[in-house]
Amino acid sequence: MQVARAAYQPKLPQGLKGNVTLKEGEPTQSVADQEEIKALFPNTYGLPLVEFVPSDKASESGKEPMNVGVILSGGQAPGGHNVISGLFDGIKRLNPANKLYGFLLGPGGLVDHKYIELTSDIIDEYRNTGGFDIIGSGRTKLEEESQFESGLEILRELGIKAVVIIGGDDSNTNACVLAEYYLAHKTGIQVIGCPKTIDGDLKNDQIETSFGFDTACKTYSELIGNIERDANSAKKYWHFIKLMGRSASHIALECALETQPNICIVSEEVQQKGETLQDIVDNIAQAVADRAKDGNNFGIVLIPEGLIEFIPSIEKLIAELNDLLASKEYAADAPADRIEWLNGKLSAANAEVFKSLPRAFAEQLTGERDPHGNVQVSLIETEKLLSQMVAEKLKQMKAEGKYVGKFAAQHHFFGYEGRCAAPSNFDADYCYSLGVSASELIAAGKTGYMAIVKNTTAPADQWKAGGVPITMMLNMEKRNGKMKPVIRKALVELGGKPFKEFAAHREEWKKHTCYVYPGPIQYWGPTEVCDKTTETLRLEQSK
Ligand code: FBP
Repeated sequence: MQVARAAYQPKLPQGLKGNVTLKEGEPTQSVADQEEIKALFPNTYGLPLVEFVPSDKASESGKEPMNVGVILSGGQAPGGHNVISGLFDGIKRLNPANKLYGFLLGPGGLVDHKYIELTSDIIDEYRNTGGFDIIGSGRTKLEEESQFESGLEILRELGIKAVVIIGGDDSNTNACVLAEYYLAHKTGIQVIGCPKTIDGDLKNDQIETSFGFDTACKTYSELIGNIERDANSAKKYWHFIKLMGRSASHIALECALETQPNICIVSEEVQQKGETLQDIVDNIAQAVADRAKDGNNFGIVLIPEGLIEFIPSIEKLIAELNDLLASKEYAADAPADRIEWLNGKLSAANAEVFKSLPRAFAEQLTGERDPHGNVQVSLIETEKLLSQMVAEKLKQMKAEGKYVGKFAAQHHFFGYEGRCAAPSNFDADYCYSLGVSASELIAAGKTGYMAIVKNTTAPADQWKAGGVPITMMLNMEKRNGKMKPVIRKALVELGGKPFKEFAAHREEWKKHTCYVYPGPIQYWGPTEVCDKTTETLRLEQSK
C-alpha cells in the first residue's frame, strides 16, 4: 500500500499542465467593510482574480533561479504533504536550480530561524502521505512587526523570494498582513496562502472547499459506519459521537449525510432556534423513548465539537468567562479554586447557568484558551455531558410512565483520528494542484494571493486553477475586544442544499434504522468510488 501509494501521480487540471499562461480578471473588492480594508491594505487591495490556462508558448516569467519558503500552520489536514510536493515539482519545473526551504513547526520556525532545505529525497518520502510531519506545524500567530522583521532576516539570508503559508482562515489572514507589510516595505518578498482545514469553514465564492475536509469526513464516516453496524448487531448501546470541526458543524453534517445516523445536532440550527441545553437533551431523550417503543434500545447521535458555543445561554456565559479569565483582577488574585472565584464574579443570569453545569464540565469550559483566544472546544466533553443529562431525563420519564426501555451509552470523540489520514484521491489531487498553482503565482510575481482550484466536482483535468486576492475575502470582526480584518468563517447555511437534504430525511433516520456503512477510503477501482467528492461539495456545486 505504502509503495503503491508513493507511486501515485496526482491528477492536474489542464491549465497547470505544460506551458501555462495567466488570465487576469477585473479588480476585486473585499466582501464587506471595503473602506476599512482598503485603508489597512493599500498595496494589496483590489487586485484581480487570476486563472491559469494552457498556452502554446513557454512563459518567460519565473525562469530566473529562485528560492521559496513554505510553512504549515495550525491543525493538521490530510494532503499538506501534497501541497508541498506540488510546490516543489512546480518550482523545479520552472528552473531545476530553484530551492525549497521548509520552516519548522509552523510560523514560529520563520520567526526563530528554524528551517531545513527540502530536497527531492525528502519530498519523495512524503508524496501522497497524511500528516504534517515533513516539517511539523504550529499555532504561533504572525502579527507583530518584530516577527515580520525577524522573518525578513532569515528570508534574506536564504535568498528566499516567496513564502507559502498553508493554513486556515486565521493563518491566511496573517499571510495577507505579512504580504502587505513586505510590499509596503519594498522587500521584494511575496507571500502566498493555501486553504487548509479539516473544519471545512474556509470556503466562499472562490474557495469551493478547504483541503483535508474530504479525507477527514470520509475517515470519520468509515468509523461511524462501523459503530452503526456494531450498534445494530448488539442492539444495546446508544453511541454519543463528538466530531471535530471547531465552531462550524460542516464535519458533523457531512458525516450525517454519509452515514444516516439517528440524530445529528447542527450547532447553527441550535443557535437559530435559540435552543437551551435542556431542549437538546429533551429531544434526544424523546428519540430514545420512541425507538425503545419499537424495541430498539440503540442508536447513534452525532455532536459537533463546537455545539456548546452555539447554545445562546452558554455563549453568553463563555463571553463573560473570557473577560473574567483575561482580567487583571483574575491574574492578581490567582485563585486556588477558579470555579469558586468565577461563581462569585459572574452576573446573576450567567452564574445560574454556570452552577447548573457538572463540575468537570465547568472545569473544561474555563480551561486555557488557544493563541487566537478561542475556547479549546476539542477539550470539552460535550458527548458525556449530553448522555449524562439524557440518562437523567429518561429516569424522570420512566417514573412518569413515558419511557419503557434500557439506556446504556458509549462515548467517542473523532478528531485526531482523521487529521493525518492518508489523503483520499480527491485531497491528493486537489492539494498537489494547489501546490503547483502556488508555484505559478510566485512565478507570475503575485503576492497577497491564495492559491485556488475550482470546478472540483468535474474530473480533475477540467479543474480551474488560479489565485484569489486574500483582501477580497476579508471583513472586519471583533477579536479580543478590538475590530480586526479577518477572513469570514463559513458556518453551515440552514438555507443551503446540504442542510436541506439532511432536514428532509432526519425524521425517518431518527425513528428507523437507516444506517449507511461507507467503509474505508478507496484508492484503486471505479472512479465513481475512488474520486467521489464529499456530499457537501456535490450538493453545494449542483445546479
Ligand atoms: P485549524 O483551524 O487550525 O485547521 O484546526 C483544526 C482543528 O482540528 C479543529 O477542528 C480543532 O478544534 C482544533 O484544530 C484542535 O486543535 P489542537 O490541534 O491544537 O488540539
